[in-house]
Amino acid sequence: MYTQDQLKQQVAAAAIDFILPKLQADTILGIGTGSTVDLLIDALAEHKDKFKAAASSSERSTQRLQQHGITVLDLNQVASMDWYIDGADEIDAQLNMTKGGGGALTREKIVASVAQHFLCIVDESKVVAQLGAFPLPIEVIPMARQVVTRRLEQLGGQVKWRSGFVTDNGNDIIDVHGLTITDPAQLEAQINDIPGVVCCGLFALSGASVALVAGQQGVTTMS
Ligand code: ABF
Repeated sequence: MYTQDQLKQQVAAAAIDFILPKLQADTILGIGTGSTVDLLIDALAEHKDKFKAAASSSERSTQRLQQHGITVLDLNQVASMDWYIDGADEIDAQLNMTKGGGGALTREKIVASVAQHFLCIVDESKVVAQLGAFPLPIEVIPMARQVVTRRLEQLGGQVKWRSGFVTDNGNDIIDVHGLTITDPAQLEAQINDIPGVVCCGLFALSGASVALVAGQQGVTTMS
């Protein structure tokens, strides 16, 4: 029986196998955030001469990439990328995701938006029939925390402020429990529209292109 950490290691290795044939001297890779991505970054280090640079979704990943000698570009220097690779907190069969457990959702969504394709890397515990058991993270402007909270309560959620946590962008995170997410793209659009919301942790309007899922029987692909 593999542990969750071993499965994360396996999916990180599978992501390397997936991406290696696609790397070229001028490739810029979009890199997400989280413990699975940390393992990916470590595995990527030995291939750093096969691509040009990375665009990163957090200070945490930037630091780790740079420690391995991988160049990290400011996103303003990057016009396009083929692939963005990141983990998720939940993913469904349509490749809609909930992200933001680590609080990096806004930069993740921005960097992902520059890439043509999103490769999601997860262990099998993240695959769900319907999103919503994992509390939905939302980054908010601090002064709007209460007004956004009231709007989300009207949508049926119970809202908890991630007290003491400040995002890389200087904002707050609230986690919404108990939402019934039957139409993730519609809910994402609805939450995006609330003044004060910086970013909604649903990635459904633009979901993953491919997911690699590590389970006890090996790594499978969803697309
Ligand atoms: C990021 O890292 C997030 O959007 C998500 O919250 C998390 C996945 O976590 P881990 O890889 O640590 O399980 O991708």
